[in-house]
Amino acid sequence: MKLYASLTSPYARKIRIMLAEKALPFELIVDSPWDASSAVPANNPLGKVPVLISDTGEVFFDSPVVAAFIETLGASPALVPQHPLAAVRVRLTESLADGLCDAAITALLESRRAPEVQNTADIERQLGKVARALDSLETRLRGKTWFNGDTLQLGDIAVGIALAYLDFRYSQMPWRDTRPALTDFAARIHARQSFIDTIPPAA
Ligand SMILES: N[C@@H](CCC(=O)N[C@@H](CS)C(=O)NCC(=O)O)C(=O)O
Repeated sequence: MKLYASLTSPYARKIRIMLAEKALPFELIVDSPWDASSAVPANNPLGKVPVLISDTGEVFFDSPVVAAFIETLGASPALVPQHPLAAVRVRLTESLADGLCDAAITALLESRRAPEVQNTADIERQLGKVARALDSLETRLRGKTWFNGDTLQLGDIAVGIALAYLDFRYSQMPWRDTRPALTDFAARIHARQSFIDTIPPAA
């Protein structure tokens, strides 16, 4: 298996952590889709990472799809439950975490534009999504160890990465102040070897 990824992409990190938790071997191809010489658009018409190429040469992109493909390989531990409704609930947690990243990235890219062309209203709107997603995650987790079920699952990995992304790109954001369950969760999940081994390089 080959995985095209940038080292700072939270979506690619989700897949790298999944593969690490399952101890599945793969070749990591570090490639930034922002570079003109990137090989990513040739494999994913949308020009985004992660892109996974299976051992039979089949190409998968969009991290939830890549994650679904990895689950079909049957490697332990299962990170999505067999039961269809339980699986949808894990996917919902993943979707909320991925959406948090989508909004955080959109706001970051907008804030990097020249001040005179920045859409500050949209930055605020995107950061509102981030805050609401954090509040929802805090409520969903309260009183539990994991978001869904009794063991680590894909939703937990996705949330762990989303929180790490905020610490990476929004280090001044005091998201922990009002969210004790997420604070404790982040401390626990960020201590896993799979998270430590995929910490992005300094920006
Ligand atoms: N929904 C996609 C999002 C992937 C994504 O936006 N990746 C970013 C890196 S964090 C990217 O490749 N951006 C390049 C671009 O938008 O041109 C997924 O989950 O894989």
